[in-house]
This record gives sequence, structure tokens and C-alpha cells, in this order.
Amino acid sequence: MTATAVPGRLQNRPTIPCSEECLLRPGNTNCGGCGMSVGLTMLGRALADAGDTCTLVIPACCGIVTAGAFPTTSYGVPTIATTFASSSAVASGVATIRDLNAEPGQVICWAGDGGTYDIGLATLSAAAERNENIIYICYDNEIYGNTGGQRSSATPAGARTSTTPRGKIEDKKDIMSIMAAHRIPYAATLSIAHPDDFANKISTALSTTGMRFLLLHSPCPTGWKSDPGDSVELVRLAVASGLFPLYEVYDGASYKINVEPDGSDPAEYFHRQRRFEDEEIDLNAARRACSDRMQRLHALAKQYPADR
Ligand SMILES: Cc1ncc(C[n+]2csc(CCOP(=O)(O)OP(=O)(O)O)c2C)c(N)n1
Ligand code: SF4
Ligand SMILES: [Mg+2]
Repeated sequence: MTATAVPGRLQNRPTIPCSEECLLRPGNTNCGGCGMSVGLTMLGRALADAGDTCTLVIPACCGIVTAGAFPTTSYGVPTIATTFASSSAVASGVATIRDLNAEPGQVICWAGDGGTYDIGLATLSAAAERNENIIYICYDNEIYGNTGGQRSSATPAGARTSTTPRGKIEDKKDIMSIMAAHRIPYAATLSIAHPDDFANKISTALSTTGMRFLLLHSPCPTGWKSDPGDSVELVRLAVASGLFPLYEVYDGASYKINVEPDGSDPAEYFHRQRRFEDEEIDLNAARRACSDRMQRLHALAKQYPADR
């Protein structure tokens, strides 16, 4: 399509870069120990470091509750609240207008796992297939957090939720493979326990054009029934044990593992969260799943290494 500027719009407006608190500002109502809060702060810092800014597009989720009511919103950038099903479509539209007008800044979709793995998947897939020029970040707390903790397709097997009181039977959906299958330019996983890796990946995403998908493992003390002070340690254990590997996929074709698991036993991860009942977790199956996951990723990274 030939880009034509929308008449009457300012062309080449200067970027107003983010400051460190440009996204999540003090006074927000998020729970203590919320991984989403830390993720937003890290994202804001990375945008500030890059001298970049953004418009946020957020469907129903804790992240839009965080925004609060105008004029006391916790977000320091323009923020559009959308329905679950439309967030990627709205972000695509905003990004198209921005590009037509050569306006600066990123369009970032910030969505929960319910809005990503489940209810918004159709428009996310459509945006990925069209290679829309947006960054989509899913903060994955593995639960429908803001409506009382129902299961989502990101909830891991064994986790008790308000709709799986005896523990979920099905395992977590592999959203990274789904997104990689769209052959988008960049897909990567993020952890708040690895801030340098987080910053590097945001930097890569900011300097890439087209559809970028980032998956953040986002501890939720309220839903995970964990100590708020354990949040960073929990997601560190998830990376160290191979439960939640840190890796990148370029063009759906080449792979890079960013942090090698250190052989930690995933048992500690489960023991520290009361959503997992010891007798409902098959630890040997969980250990096997970690090792199978890493084996598959190593095979892909060896066969199709990312040259970056
Ligand atoms: C179509 C539709 N169904 C259900 C709801 C109710 N609802 C609002 S937020 C939410 C949970 C969102 O879960 P997730 O996307 O994982 O974000 P989190 O709350 O965990 O931050 C639900 C079910 C809604 N707003 N729209
Ligand atoms: S319910 Fe969970 S995701 Fe939502 S604000 Fe609280 S800790 Fe964060
Ligand atoms: Mg969620």
C-alpha cells in the first residue's frame, strides 16, 4: 500500500521521549509484588534509555484498571482502553495512522494472558499475519486476575484457580510457538528477574519494524497465593529450572537461548505458591517437561541459530 499522509496532521513531530516514570506512575493501585508493575517500570526505563515514547493500547485486564480514572490516571502516555477482542486491531489502526503521518513513538499493546492466549487471539493472529508495525507485550500471570482468578489457557497444569478448584488438568498453551508460526520479525520471552536481558530485548524490539511479540512471565501474588516478596525469586526459579526459558525467535525461523537454566529443581517454584497443592503436582512430570522443553529449544537453536 502507498502511504499517504492524512491531511491536516503535523508531519515529523519531534519525539517527546519518555522519562523513567513515563509509563507507570506513583499512586497506582496494583497489588504489592505485582510483576506487571515491575514490567511496566522496566519498559518505561528502556523507552527512556532509547529516547523513545509510546501510545499504550490495553484491553480489559489489571493493566487497564491500573490506568485509573481520568484525570488521575497512573499512565504518563496516551492510553486507549479496548475490548478484549479488538486490542490488536485498534493498535494496528493507531500504528497505521502514525506511520502515514510519519509520527514518532511506538504503539504498544499491553495485554494479559486472558486477552492474549484466549479472547484476543483472533485479532492478534490477524495483526501478526499482516505484520502490523506494533509491539505486543503479554504480561502472563497465568490467570484471569482482575475478575477473581479464573483459569486461562496460560494457567499451568496443577494450578488451583476459582474455576479449577482441584487443579487445572490441561497444560499451558505454547503461545510462543503460535506466534513464531506467523513468521513475525521478532518474538521473545522476558523475565523481571533478568533486567539486562529484558532491556536488551526491548531495545531489539524498538529497533525492529513490523510485528513484535514479547511474553513476560508476570508473578501475581494475589492469584498465585505467594508472598509478594517472593515474586522476583519465583520467576528467577522458573528461568533457572527451564519452566520459563528466556529465548528469542527471529522471523519465526532462527532461535537464540539467552539464559541457560542452571539445573535448579522446579520443586521449589511449586512449593512457594499456595495455588499448587503438593499432592496435586506431579514433580517428576514437571521435571520431564522442563527437560523436554529445553531439549527442543536447544535443538532448534543448534539447527537454526540466530545470527545476532
Ligand atoms: C468479552 C469479555 N469477557 C469477559 C470480560 C470480563 N473480564 C474483564 S478483565 C478479565 C480478566 C482478564 O484476564 P487477563 O487478560 O489475564 O488479565 P489480568 O486480569 O490477569 O491482568 C475478564 C474475564 C470482559 N471485559 N470482556
Ligand atoms: S491481581 Fe495480580 S496482576 Fe492484578 S494487580 Fe494484583 S498482583 Fe498484579
Ligand atoms: Mg492474566
